[in-house]
Amino acid sequence: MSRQTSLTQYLVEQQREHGHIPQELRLLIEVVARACKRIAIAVNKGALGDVLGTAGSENVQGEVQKKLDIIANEVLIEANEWGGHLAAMASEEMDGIYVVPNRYPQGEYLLLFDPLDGSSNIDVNVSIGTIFSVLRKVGHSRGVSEDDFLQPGKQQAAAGYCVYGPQSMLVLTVGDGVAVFTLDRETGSWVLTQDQVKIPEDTKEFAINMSNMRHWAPPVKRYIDECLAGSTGPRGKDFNMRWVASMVADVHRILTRGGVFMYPWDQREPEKPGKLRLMYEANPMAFIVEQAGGAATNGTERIMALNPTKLHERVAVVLGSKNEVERFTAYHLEAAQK
Ligand code: P6P
Repeated sequence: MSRQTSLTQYLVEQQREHGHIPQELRLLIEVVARACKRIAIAVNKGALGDVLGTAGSENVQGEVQKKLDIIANEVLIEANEWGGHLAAMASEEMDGIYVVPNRYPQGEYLLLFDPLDGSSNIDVNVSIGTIFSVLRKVGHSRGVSEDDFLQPGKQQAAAGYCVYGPQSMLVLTVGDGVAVFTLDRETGSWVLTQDQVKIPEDTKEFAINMSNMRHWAPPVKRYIDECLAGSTGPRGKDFNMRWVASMVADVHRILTRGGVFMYPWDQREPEKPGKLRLMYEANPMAFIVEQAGGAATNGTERIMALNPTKLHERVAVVLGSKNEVERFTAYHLEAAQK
């Protein structure tokens, strides 16, 4: 049997060779990975585990919460609150931050997560996932507040996601490339199955919800029209389209074979810059994509350079194959100059 590298061994070797992963951060990542294993088990139970359907409540976004949204959130809170590595947590499913209770030691890290992204897909058995982002608490005051979380994505110490699909896979970056681990259900271990992932700079595959076409801004329409024109149009090549409506699944496909993912601003809710959340969706995914040689902007600016003003703020997102993101962004910048 070929020698397998576990998540623990990978993290220890990263620390030994690159010094990227202080002890506390290593503990944090291992605890989150263990929590994702528990979420994977709950997700895989489906109708057998009384985990499907809605919970009869709404989250801070005004979205109906699925039972699994709440289960996943609770698993991540319970797994992380006692370890002494965190000062506080923030979640798509919670209005305010969750400060580590006084009965536990507080650490220097802040953990943000979308506990179960794409939950509209749960009941139809389509891949969903957990997205997480790690920041350092700046300053050494004992207290922690929402303001401590409001840091640009380039400050992230680590980011990752777990996709619960045909395989459960954990994708992680600590700023030294992107590693992929597959859950070995027989041993319960996360096993390294890919390292130093690279997203091809060009692609023939785009991901966007086409039903919103009539609401898009002109640069988006221009970009998509050119893709649809295919080999007969200005791009000179045919494109394929995918849309899973689960960001984790779409991003994982792009990480695996290239592509460009777009959730742009549109006229349906013009006061909102986009649908996706900056702090615990766009930033962690942007970190991973950039570490894999891709790019991520909001149409005009690098996602990871944006300075957040609110914990749950939304953002427009285009990410993936570098040359396509640059083209999409160039169209927006051209339109802004008219
Ligand atoms: P739509 C899931 O609800 C999510 O936040 C992302 O995972 C996904 O990419 C997007 O929304 C899907 O949105 O409007 O196509 O249902």
